[in-house]
Amino acid sequence: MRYRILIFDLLSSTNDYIKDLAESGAPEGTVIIAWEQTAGKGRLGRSWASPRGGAWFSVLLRPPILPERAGCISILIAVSLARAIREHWGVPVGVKWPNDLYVQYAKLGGILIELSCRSEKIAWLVAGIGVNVNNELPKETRVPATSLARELGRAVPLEEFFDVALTALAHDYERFLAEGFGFVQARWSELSILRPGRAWTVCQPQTGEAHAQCEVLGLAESGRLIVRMGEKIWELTAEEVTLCPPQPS
Ligand code: BT5
Repeated sequence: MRYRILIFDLLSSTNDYIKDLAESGAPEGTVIIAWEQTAGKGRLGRSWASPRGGAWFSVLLRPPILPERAGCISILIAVSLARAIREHWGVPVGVKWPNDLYVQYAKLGGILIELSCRSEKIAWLVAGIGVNVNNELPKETRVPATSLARELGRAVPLEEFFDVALTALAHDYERFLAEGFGFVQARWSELSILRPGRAWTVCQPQTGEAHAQCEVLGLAESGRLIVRMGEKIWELTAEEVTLCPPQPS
């Protein structure tokens, strides 16, 4: 994949900007970076704090996969970034299904996928990626936040961050197109913070209300999460549930 990178000082949201480009036919590999966002978006209408110093960017993809498998791309990106950050900076980043990067129980970054379909195919898919690098962290978040600089005890040049991240993403996206999702599933099992063999709380995504305990069994080919709840095996989609860390006993 060849990148075409456009850098802006200030945007409302890199996802909103790139969606217009996607509609007007911009090629796969278009990347929008903003040093600061005034209306950064999370999932489900949540907001994403995007002050200067962080990596806020969106990548335009046109994957030849069915729309119901779009969740695979979010997982592919999370796994790819976690691995690249581990290898390059030695920070023990894990992934939390479906779209989060964590260090221990603190959130380092997140991914917001938006897509448009035509004739049951994906016309465009925008992967919005936010990683706390050198920026000041927001105070009131659902889970504690961390940054790469905080973990390393020093600032990281953003150019270096983008070089590492975009190189890993291109490599893994091409491998996914050539080979399928198997290598991502294998890496996900190593990097997932939702370890099997312990209880996780299934929460309603909008309210955070807890409504069941589950055990995580693995990741399906569709990108759904396979869990055991009581005696039954379920496949969860990110729209339906969020998994919360175990409640302190
Ligand atoms: C996400 O949402 O984790 C996806 C974030 C994607 C942001 C990127 S930045 C570039 C692109 N352009 C955009 O406009 N968005 C994308 P979600 O899982 O819904 O998490 C949002 C929640 O995380 C918020 O409700 C806060 O509690 C918390 N939060 C907000 N800003 C944060 C930050 N900088 N670091 C850690 N947590 C944060």
